[in-house]
Amino acid sequence: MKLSVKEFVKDFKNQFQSMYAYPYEEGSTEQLYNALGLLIKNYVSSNWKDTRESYIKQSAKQVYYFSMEFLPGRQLKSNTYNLGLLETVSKGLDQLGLSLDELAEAEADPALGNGGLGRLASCFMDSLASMAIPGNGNGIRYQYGLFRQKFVDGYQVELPENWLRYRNVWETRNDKSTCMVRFGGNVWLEENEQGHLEPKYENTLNVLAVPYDTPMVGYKNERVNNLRLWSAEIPVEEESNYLTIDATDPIKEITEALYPDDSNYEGRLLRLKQEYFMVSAGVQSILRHYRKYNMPRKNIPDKVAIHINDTHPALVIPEMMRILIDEEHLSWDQAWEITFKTCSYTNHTILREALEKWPIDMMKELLPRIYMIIEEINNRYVEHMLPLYGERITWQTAILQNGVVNMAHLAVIGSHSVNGVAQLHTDILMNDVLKDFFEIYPERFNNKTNGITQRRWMHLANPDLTQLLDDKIGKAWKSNPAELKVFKGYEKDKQTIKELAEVKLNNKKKLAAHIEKVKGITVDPNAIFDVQIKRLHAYKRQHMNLLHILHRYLEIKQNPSVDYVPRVFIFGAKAAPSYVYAKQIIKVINAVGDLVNNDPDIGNKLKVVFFENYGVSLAEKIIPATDVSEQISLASMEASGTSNMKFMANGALTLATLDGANIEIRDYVGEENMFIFGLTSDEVYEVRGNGSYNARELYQSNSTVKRVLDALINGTILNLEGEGDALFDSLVNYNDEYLVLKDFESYIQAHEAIDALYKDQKEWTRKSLLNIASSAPFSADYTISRYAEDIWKVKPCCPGKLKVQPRNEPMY
Ligand code: 26V
Repeated sequence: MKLSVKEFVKDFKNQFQSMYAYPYEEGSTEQLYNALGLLIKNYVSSNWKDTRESYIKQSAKQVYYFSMEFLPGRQLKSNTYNLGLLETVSKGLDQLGLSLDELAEAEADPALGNGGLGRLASCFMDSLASMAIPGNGNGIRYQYGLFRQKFVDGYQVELPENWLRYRNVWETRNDKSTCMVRFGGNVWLEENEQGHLEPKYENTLNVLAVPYDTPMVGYKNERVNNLRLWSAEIPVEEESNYLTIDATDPIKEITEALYPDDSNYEGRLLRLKQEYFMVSAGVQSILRHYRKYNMPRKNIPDKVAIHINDTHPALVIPEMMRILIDEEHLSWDQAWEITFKTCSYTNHTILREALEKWPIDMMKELLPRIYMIIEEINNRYVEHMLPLYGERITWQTAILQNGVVNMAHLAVIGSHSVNGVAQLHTDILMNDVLKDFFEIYPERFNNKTNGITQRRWMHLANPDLTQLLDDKIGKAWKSNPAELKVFKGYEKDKQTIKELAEVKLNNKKKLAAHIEKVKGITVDPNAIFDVQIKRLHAYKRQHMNLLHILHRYLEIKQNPSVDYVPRVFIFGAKAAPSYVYAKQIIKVINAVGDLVNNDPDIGNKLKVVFFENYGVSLAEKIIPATDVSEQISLASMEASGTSNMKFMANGALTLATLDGANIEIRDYVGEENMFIFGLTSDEVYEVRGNGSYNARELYQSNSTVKRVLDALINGTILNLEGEGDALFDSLVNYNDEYLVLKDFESYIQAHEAIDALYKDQKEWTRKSLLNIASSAPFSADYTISRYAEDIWKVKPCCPGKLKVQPRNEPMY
């Protein structure tokens, strides 16, 4: 968009005055932010309208990405940047004595997701718009985001996250597009005059779904897509039935809060309500929009692609069947053909305890008509498969099993495409988790390795690196990430290496200042910044990181002259409130932090910083300042990981097991430019399969392991209330489910290799450069191109030339 600094300044002053009726000089930071945000949204609005209209005019096929979670991060700078106005706005605010960065910090960071799954959805939204692909997000407008985490005495405490308290400038409430969603009651089928069986309902709970739309701004391409988040309200015509405030609770609670558990499936009624609420409103709104195309129903799959992000929105399948059969009067076979051609599904976890299975009784009571349809899908599936595949495979893949509805099975049976999120993960789906389905439907399975948007994670989060890249290789990489590989040519250029080292040091100084400010811990920017930021889960093995810190601590205590490079271990992690073991790990990390940070014998050699309330905004500060990226899950457990890609793009060296996308990182950057340790996925399967692993034996026979584990229980760590014993028990007495002890020695060795390399700063920085230069394949733009071509069959719809270049072939 074209706009002069002068015009912007004028617009901004007017905007502020029209909102607050006094001059901007008297405004608070929040008010100034609100005015700026609304002004930027005004600038976006004509493109938003034009994009929508042009999709309809061209009858473009559209994607609808259904996700219970989105983690967009703050939007002021990214929207301004994608509009091409960052410099103009920044200069204009300077003239007014204001700072864009300061105003940007006033924005609430919407925590409408747990972790990787939600952040991926938002990276995809950014890429869809930037690739000019007609794409929409569909989710829930939770009134409370993921809990705000605080530490009290080293323990995690959860506080409510009221992100909507001071308005959300990006959203538009769209009362014209509300839908009605029905729950419970009785339902039966009656023949109507035309001879159709029609469902009749009584005593249902009717909930009004109100959409709030947020613009998803494409990168300098005048395209603006839509993220639609639904909020539950009482239908106006039924208001008089709700005589007391309490009576409205069953409705209001539906979109009140995000479930904070990303590790354990719990069959909670309210969660099922949320899922159906989002799905039903979303599908109704899509089919309503489709009518604008004036085409027969059988063409729906030519114009609509619905993506099911993990099983959480899998009820799309029976909901679409319901509407097509009950409301549009199609036959079962016609409806099924349309539904299954329209839907596609991504699996994001192999953790069995996270796979959704709803009790049949619950589903029947809450969603009687939907349950009837699921039962029919299941019956037809079983009838069809029995003669072809026999009893075992048929019953093991059925949707209804032992009193539950298996949502992964529903998703696979009702979708034309099933994908994993990294090659290893897809292989595991095909060979293990969904093996029987792979036998039945091999053509449905495909891999789509995750990606990240470089716009947020490089251009905006790391302006100094971006400037360096612009200076060295030109600006083409910004719209064509493949160009990053040109940077490889600079690996031997001393000047570039020096400048790259300065960029990193500068970022580390900024992070050090932030650490001082929020944690009161002084860290040396010349130390190695070693970072593990992700949800806390035993399989991600934050406790292995902890054991290594303890190991170093004990080494230094025993031998003060031991040659360790000073290290700052940085953590950020929320634990699910009900996940006791994860919370115990947090407590022990904090206690070990207190121990090492305050021990004069340790000095700068070791510091531990555990940030509170880890989220997108904090990640943007930490990642550009990281030297070592810890990706240490037990091989086979982490579906992909995406922070691993962000770290790499920002020049961190990866310390990793061969898990998830770490394997592909290795393939692109080369094993010699990262630190790999631990069992491979095949070895993990073998060790677990043959039952040979004996953690107690390892503890007793390995003196390094023994010393560290004993420190958990012998009083070395102060202020514990049994948390050290809990860790010890799980590792020794319960045979160490995630093979921490088995990988521990090779983990320590990898850390020693890190020290050795870091002493050679030039060599370290050369490897860092190669990581940046090899990170392009993890652009979400490429990932989205592959989804668009292989799964959704959608094409860019752009007025001019595409700014961002699609790339589909493997690179390098
Ligand atoms: C799971 C559950 C289970 C029960 C109900 C609530 C709930 C909410 C969220 C989840 C998400 C688990 C799946 C997930 O986040 N997977 C992560 O997806 C990333 C993006 O593909 C991937 O990079 C991570 O490796 C994977 O753990």
